[in-house]
Amino acid sequence: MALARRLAAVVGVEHVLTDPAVCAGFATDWTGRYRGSAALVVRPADRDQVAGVLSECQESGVAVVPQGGNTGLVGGGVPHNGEVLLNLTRLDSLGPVDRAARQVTAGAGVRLSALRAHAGDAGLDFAVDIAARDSATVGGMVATNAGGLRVLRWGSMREQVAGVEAVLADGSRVGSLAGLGKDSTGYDLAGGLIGSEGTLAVITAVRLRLVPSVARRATATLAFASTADAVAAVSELRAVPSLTSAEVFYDDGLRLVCAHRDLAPPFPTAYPVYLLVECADDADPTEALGAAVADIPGVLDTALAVDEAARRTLWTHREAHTETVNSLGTPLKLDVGVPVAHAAAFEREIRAAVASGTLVLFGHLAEGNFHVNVVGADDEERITETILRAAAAHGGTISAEHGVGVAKAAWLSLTRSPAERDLYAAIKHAWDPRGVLNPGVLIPR
Ligand code: 2HG
Ligand code: ZN
Repeated sequence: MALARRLAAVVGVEHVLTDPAVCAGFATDWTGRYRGSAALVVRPADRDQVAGVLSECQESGVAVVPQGGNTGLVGGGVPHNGEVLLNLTRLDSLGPVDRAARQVTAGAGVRLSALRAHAGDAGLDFAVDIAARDSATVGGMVATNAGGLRVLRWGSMREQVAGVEAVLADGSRVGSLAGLGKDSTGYDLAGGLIGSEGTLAVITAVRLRLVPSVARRATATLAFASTADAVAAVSELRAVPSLTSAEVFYDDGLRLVCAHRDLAPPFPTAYPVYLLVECADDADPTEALGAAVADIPGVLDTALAVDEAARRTLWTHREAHTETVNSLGTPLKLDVGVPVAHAAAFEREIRAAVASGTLVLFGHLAEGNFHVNVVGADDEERITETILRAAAAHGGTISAEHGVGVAKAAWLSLTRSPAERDLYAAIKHAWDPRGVLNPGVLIPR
């Protein structure tokens, strides 16, 4: 293949993979729902090589799908129609921690866990944490505006980005990693790439803000009779300044997780709703959390982690939901969000919408963000439409933190007006006039 030879001249022949069996691994997403095909996989080592790859592809008229750790859940990082798969995991350099600015520069392919360990060596931390931390890369996390487990305290990826460096489809370089604390010179080009899902440019490095590392944690799972009671508890708990996480899950999901992971549940008795809460501070926050919990009327039971092993178990009850669901079959996944005051009503509507299959529901309650997982449904289209329409009717979102990908592209009109969708198309055309970057993602073909 002529393109393979030209790309080999850019990245080295060993970093152009053409074996169909090898390519198939890169062309399948983590859930197994999206199984596409790649013309080839190319693995550049740096920004110049990314630029060389992109200009060769644009010249050949071949579309390119950028990919990080391949942990995406909306089919936005796998090729669907024989595109070139641009794998960015070799761009994994981490700069020194800039203590004065409290920032660090990371290549797009740096894994979240490596970033957090690097920041930790300097007594700092990276604010965003997600269950896929050992595989997810920072480039993909910026490209999808990932959220995760600590948004209520520090915000999503958008709040952490101080600069982005990227390459356009024609190979031109844009962006800055200076990490300026102030810069009011017009359009925020870097900001435009956050959440752009590889459709505008290929992110090659990011400048990220860091937060102080907080050594002491208090973690507890609280039991409730209803989602409404758990929401009321979140609003009380927000008064505790060290509150970092408030994660919701339900008894049917917990039973499946405990069976899958061979774990004991947090309580000898089953309760309908669980809220995993964590506070983190320099001084032990256990007393502050305990005092707040004691004042919340809806709490039916409390399991407080007494040591790190117990804390890990409480977190596994929540974090192992995704792998447990996958062990049951290929799930339908919806990542929906509503204003938190609507969360209890929305939860009822979600349950009513799922008439077939096994529903496993969990999420980030402080943001009204539910992960709807359904395995074995015979009416996935109807479930999708009903739940996404319900989210929109509550003034919510059809994608809270996973992105739009190909999975939700057809539903964009539920939460973006015709004028907004025209702007999306115009922005796409301005950045990528020949439409070679991630076709079909975010903006329907
Ligand atoms: C989580 O919060 C992730 O654990 C994955 O966003 C959600 O598997 C899912 O649906
Ligand atoms: Zn999540």
